[in-house]
Amino acid sequence: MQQTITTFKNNIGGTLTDSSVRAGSPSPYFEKYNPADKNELLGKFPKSSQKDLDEAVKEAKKAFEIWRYTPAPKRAEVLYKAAEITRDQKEELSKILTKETGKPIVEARGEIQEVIDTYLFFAGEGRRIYGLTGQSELRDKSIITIRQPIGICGLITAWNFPSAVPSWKIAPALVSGNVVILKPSKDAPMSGYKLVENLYKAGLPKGCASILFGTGEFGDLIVRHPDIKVISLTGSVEVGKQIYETCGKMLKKCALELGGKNAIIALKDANQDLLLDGVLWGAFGTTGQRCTSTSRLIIQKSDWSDTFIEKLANAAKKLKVGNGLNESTQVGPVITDSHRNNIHGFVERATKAGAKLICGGNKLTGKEFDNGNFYEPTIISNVKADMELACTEVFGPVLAVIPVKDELEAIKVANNVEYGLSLSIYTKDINIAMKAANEFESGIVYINAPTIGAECGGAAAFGGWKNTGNGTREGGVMALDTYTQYKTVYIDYSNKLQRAQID
Ligand code: UN1
Repeated sequence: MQQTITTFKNNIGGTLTDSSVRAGSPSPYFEKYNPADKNELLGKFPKSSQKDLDEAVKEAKKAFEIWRYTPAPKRAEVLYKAAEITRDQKEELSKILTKETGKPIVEARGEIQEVIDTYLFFAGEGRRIYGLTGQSELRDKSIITIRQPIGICGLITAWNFPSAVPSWKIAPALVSGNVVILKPSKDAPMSGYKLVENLYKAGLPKGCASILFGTGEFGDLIVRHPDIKVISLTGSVEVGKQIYETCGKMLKKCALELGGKNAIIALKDANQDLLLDGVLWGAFGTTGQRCTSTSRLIIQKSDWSDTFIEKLANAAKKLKVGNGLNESTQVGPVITDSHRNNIHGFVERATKAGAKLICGGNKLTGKEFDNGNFYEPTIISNVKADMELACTEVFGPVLAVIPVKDELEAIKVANNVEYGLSLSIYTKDINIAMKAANEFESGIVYINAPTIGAECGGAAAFGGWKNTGNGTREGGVMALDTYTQYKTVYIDYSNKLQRAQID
């Protein structure tokens, strides 16, 4: 049967626009397939050009002059409405999300809920966006520091959370009076398309948001555009470093959310049932493709640690791998075949280096698996703290088990990586838990819960230490720091000549 192929257009400021065909380019489109079924072509998307970007910037500039003067509570009304529309479309949007990322439908619903929560949270901020009032050294003088928008924000996002992560950037940017240009990952372009479409349905004025499709090359054009004043990236450390360098040269504000090598520490007094559930969900939820995924289990050697690994392996083998659209699927495919090859490479090198494969370690084949990028949930034990698998981000369903003798060694090993996103400890001892929370070199800490599941649609700041980012935060009021600039206003009502100091 012939498939009808949808050819997507860029949405430039609320108008669907054909990409200008680049001279000499063999194909002005890229194709996106369902990772669970490579026979299903989800759509063709334009490879945008400088000309397309210039067009979006032109529209954004015009819109900024109106949007920045729209009162923030009015701007917030668009987000309230967008939350409502998203809620009404929750099932449809979740299905799109599952089709383009492969994630199980229950997780997709959770991600769409996060979009709703994020919109609601930042809509609430529309009535705050607080500044500071300070005390002057002089009589009859006031000092107020206010936040003002910056301008056009370039948002470059990853494929693993193609709805929630763009919403983390769009909502604080818009509510504080900026305008946005979004470039979603080429591996998950559809969710962002719906996000922007729904913002316009919610009443966003023309020009305030655009979505332009493209590959990394196009992302670079966004970063280099002199009229785009803020860049917010969710992506890899490698890309983050390049972007930071360019932004540095241009003195451009830049927010980076990069990789992770997150760990759960399991101490010998841990509640084993909670731990089992937490490790399974943390390591294999979203097929291990979260920047927060648990990729290390640092386990204190005890009289139950070996049997626990066996139990964990048995539970991992029972996880239902398959097409995420089936309600019973627990683990979906990985995003692309080449990503699956990378994951497999990590497993092969770890076992060659002397670590022990406990379960998984194979690409899944046969029946429905032949058409998708499926990989077995994999556990590798006896991993030494300095091995590649203990230090490097895999971004797949692979858990490295690192045995340690006590909590001090556990904390040291947990911190022994270049990343610092999410660390967790399972213990009943409040003193040790608090000591770990204090010592962990990470932006997020969990006690008796896995490393995933941050509530970015709430008041919680999200972001990492070390090579996970550059100190900026998404989620919570801290996100406003990326999208606002401070202005300090002095008001002297003394009507007298007065000086702060005699020089
Ligand atoms: C990501 O993988 O980029 O904390 C974000 C979590 C999710 C967000 C993950 N709420 O696991």
